[in-house]
Amino acid sequence: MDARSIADALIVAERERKAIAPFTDAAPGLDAETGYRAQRMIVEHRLDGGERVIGAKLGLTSRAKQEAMGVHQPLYGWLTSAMVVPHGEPLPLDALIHPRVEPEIAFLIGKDLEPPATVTSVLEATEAVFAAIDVLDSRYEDFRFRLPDVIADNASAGRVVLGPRALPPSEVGDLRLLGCVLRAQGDVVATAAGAAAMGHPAAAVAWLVNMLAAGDWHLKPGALVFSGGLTAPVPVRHGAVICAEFDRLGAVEVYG
Ligand code: OOG
Ligand code: MG
Repeated sequence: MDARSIADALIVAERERKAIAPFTDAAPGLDAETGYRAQRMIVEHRLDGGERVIGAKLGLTSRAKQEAMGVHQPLYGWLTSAMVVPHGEPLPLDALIHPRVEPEIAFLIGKDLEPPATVTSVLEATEAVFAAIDVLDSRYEDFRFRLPDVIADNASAGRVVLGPRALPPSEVGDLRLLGCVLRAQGDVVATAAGAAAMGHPAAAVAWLVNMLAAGDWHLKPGALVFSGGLTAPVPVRHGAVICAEFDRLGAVEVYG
């Protein structure tokens, strides 16, 4: 199974809003490297359509996410300009297959980050952090996939929403202890702290920088990085109101 045919099938699935079976069903030997090649082709297809890369996202950086998805290794994908939903606007549910949302801490990178990156170097290079919501939309039926499948599908990237408050990390305090309460229709559905993401959300960003070191796409100053879902994801239906409230960073909401 080659990267080109995987990429093409995922591009069609997204365009037609029709989920497909994961490729590893028929090709259990598919590897992560082929997944990343397919991912790159999908992102290049978006760039050919006029979008820009605005940053990257980490996936499966928390135990809650790994257990929810049954995949126990982290991965990354790319964020593009068309994925951004301004805070307060409803999600474009008609353009998505079966969206789910999860609370994340997003980093705005202000300086070049050289590998090997560390928590310290990431914090030093970070201009601001935000409360954020990642809107996932797997192109696979029932969000059922193995690692190479979800890598190819650009880490289920759908849309992203940034909260209204940007703070330098020094004003937030210890990101590991940053509390988060996730509500759906007002009810608390999950709680977490920043340490859920690889022990420290900046460690997740460092992991990404070090993974990218071998390739030719790097994070540039101005890049946004979503450090990974802190809780299990929550489905969004028409009329849903989902709010992720963070200590210090405030609340970010999405509307179905
Ligand atoms: C894969 C994408 C993972 C995260 O933060 O864990 C991700 C998925 O759960 O569909 O964005
Ligand atoms: Mg996520």
